[in-house]
Amino acid sequence: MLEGFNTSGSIIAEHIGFALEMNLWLSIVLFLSVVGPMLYLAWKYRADKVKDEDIENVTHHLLLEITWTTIPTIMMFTFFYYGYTSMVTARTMPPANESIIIAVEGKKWSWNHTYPANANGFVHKTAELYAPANKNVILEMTAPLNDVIHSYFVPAFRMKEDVVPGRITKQWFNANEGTYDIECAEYCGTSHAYMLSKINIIPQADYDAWISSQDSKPAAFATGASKGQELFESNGCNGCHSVTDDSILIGPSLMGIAKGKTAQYLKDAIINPNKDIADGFSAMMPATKMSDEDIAEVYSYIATAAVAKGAAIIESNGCMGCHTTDGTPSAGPSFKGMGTLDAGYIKDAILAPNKDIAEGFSPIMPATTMSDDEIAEVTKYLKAL
Ligand SMILES: [Cu+2]
Repeated sequence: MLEGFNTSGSIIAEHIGFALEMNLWLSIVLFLSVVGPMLYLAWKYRADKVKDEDIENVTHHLLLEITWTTIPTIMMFTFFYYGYTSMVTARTMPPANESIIIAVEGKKWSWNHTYPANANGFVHKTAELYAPANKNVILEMTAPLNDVIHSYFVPAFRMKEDVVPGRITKQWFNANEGTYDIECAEYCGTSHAYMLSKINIIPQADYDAWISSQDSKPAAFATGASKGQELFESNGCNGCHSVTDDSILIGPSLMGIAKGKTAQYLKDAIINPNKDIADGFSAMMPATKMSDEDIAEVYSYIATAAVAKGAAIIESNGCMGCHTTDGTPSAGPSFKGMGTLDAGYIKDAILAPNKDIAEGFSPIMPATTMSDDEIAEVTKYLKAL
């Protein structure tokens, strides 16, 4: 972690870095100018070298007193000057008409960024922040009323500010191209330490192209993930829910939800999450605003996420050349219904296919090399058919 930390990623980081270095070196000079003479004099006038009667009673020394008052005072005001000016830089928002204003919402436990509407009125929302290089960006930050206090911290920018329910706080940056970490710096509950995201500073042209499109991410960051998966991730659902296996994170696993629950149930769960709470879970899920179309995308993503890996493995190994998933036999039998076979049988059928051959099929299936993990994914997929 701490991506981009050791750089002058932003204007504020440069100012604060300079103030820090100035304080460090002036502190070293001040320390040595006090402790150095003290040690030297303690040694020079040690008890066995100096007789009491040789010691003069000096009442004052004007030049020395002026010197040791003036020089440290100037140094201390130097501290103050750079401390004050770097604070003013960090706390003075640039003019709004020369800046991009991005709304930030911090909720348990994810960050959401909402951008100004583009020319067609489309509003982008992302989990990771995207902004153009060398351009002022103002963050207007808040948290939902029923949430807790978070703190938006970008270590590489030396930038940190509380995000408070019902209040808008602001901070700004003007940064160089690169990827930088966002952390939550206010303890906000169970998954506080995982309330992480990233700031991606990209060329202005890439940013403009993305903002004028309806793409969920700038071209360089596109993953080929489905819309449902992107919504699931950009709304931070993956911070608390697994969809690819049945492990319980903060919230219950959503794997297989499509089998037992309707799309309407999922919609209620997103918009009014604390209406029905499964045993063993407390009412902690934040409500999320989502359109009906988006909920349908998320539903179909959840419905297929657990077996998407298995489906991809089957696809890439060419199994679909001879097998179908809809029950009709092709060169080989259909996969449909094979989910009732035990896992050991499926493994044998992949690695040593001609050991047991169903009636009516000749030993023509080639053996396929697959890891145990891959076989497990394929098995999961077959069971879901
Ligand atoms: Cu937090």
